[in-house]
Formats: sequence, structure tokens, C-alpha cells
Amino acid sequence: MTDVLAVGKPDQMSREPLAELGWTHVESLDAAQALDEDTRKGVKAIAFYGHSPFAGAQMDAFPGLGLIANFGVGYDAINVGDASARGIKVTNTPDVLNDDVADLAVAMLLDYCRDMRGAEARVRSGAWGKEGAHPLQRKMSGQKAGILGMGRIGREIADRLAAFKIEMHYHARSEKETPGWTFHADPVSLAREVDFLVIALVGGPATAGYVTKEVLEALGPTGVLINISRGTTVDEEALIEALQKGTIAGAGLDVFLNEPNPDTRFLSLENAVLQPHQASATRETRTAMGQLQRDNIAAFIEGKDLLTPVN
Ligand code: 8YV
Repeated sequence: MTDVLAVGKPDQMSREPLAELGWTHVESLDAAQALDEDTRKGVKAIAFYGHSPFAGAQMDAFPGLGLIANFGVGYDAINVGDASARGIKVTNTPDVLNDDVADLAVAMLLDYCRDMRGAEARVRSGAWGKEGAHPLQRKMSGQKAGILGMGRIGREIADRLAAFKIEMHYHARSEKETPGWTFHADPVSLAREVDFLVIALVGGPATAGYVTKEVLEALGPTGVLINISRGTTVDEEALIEALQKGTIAGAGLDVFLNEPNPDTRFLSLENAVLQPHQASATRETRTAMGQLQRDNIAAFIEGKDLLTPVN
């Protein structure tokens, strides 16, 4: 019997450490709840991977549970209110992934603007030689960008975009200390002002549908939307319609409502760069995330202060 249960599908950087630690591992919360009573009663901490909803009903299957250690900064899948009500602590893995997530946001924007995918296809297919140069694309440097949600990741994205001589605007709950970037009290005003709108909001009920049809309309037919936060932050129906009709110019999307099987209408959109929720997916960052998750669990088991508590 072990007092730590790993639930979900750990990536390649976490599988080996888990095997070494000898924790029981199941691939889903359903499988976790189906474990025999003795095993469930013995679980003190859960190392949680993935994004399936983890609420009170699932927590109640583990009467001795004291910690849910989430693999990821976003813990919107975990009902923290339910956890707190049961005396269960929750931890996440902030900061260690900021660089990678910001890198991918910029990469999707660059890819959208310069059509690197289409241009590469021209080289590989031989069309460059047969048909000539790739059509001219759009300049990214020197435009105006808006960050929606100026937390730690939003700030990293803004710093990178500013280095591309991009004029920075942002919307957040409150005004932040910045090198003179323009604060907008509402997302529509932000979207109206900028060429590129980058969503770096936290997920969860508070930001569900935050990017409305109205925000997309304000972004306008030359505007580009980048989302590295959560699919839930956008009215996805409105986004698909805007991309289909050209109400916005394009998008770079790493997150969707129905992962890992996004709405199939996205798949035929040539004006969208689509990524499989991989913003934090480098070996370096995933190693650091796994280490932080395991350090939180070790601290909890040893009765020490948690490193990155959420509640
Ligand atoms: C995922 C993420 O955790 O940190 C987050 O909030 O969305 C990602 O880093 C990762 O894809 C594992 O599910």
C-alpha cells in the first residue's frame, strides 16, 4: 500500500520518477474511484495529471486525502472550494512554465503572420521551383498587441512582444506596474485598439466566455487572436464563426473546449494555427513541473510547508 496515488497520464518526464517512487498509478479518476476500499482509504496525497473535472464527489472516495498536487499551473479542473471544505490542500506548478508558454504564444503569432507552415510546404513540395516565391505575408514587428490577463505568463508574453517593437496594451483586474503599457478597463476597448489579442487569463468559472462575440468584433477583420490559456475563456461558437466569416483575420490556438478532440470545424480553417495544448511541453519545463509537484507531495508527507499552495 502506498499513501500517494498518481492519477492521469503523466508525460515521459514524469513516468520514470513515478516508477522509482513506487506510487500506485491509475490513468483516470474513474479508475481511482474503482480501487479497492483499503487502497482508497490509505491515500493521503494525489498527484494529478490532466484536466478532467475533480470535484467533491471524487474526493469523497478518498477519506484520508489531504493533498491534491496538480501537474500544471492552471488548476481549474479541480474544485478548490470542495477541496477546502474537506480540509484538502491543493498545490500547482507556477512559474517554471512561464517561459515556454510565452514562447509558444509568440511562435504561434509569428507563424500566423509569416505563414511558416505554408512556406515550408512550398519548399518540401517543390512548388517553390515550379510556381515561384511564396505569397507575401504580414509583418509582426511594430504592430499593436493586447494581453488579456497580465499575470506572470501575460507579463512574459508582453516582455517578448515588446522586444519585437510592438506597442503594448493590456486588460487585467487592476492596473499593473509596466514600462508604460496602456491599461484598458474592459476587454472590448483593448480588442478595439490592437492588431493582436493574446489571452493569458486563468481558467475557471470567473473567466468562462470572457472573450465574447463583442470582443471578437472589436478585434475586427485584421485582428489576430492568440490563446494559450484555456478554451473556456472564449465563446468558441463565436470564434469559429468569426474565423469562418473573416470577422477576425486569424488565430493561434493551443487550447480548445473539447480537448483532445477539438471541434472539427477548426480543422479546416486555414487562417488558424492549431496546437495540441503543448505550450509547456518541453523536456526541461515538464521536468521542472514534475519536480515541483513531487516536492509539494514530499513536503506534505513530511509535514512541512507546501511550496506552492493554492488554498
Ligand atoms: C498542462 C497547463 O498542465 O499548466 C497548465 O495549466 O495547461 C499545461 O501546462 C499540461 O499540458 C499537462 O496537462
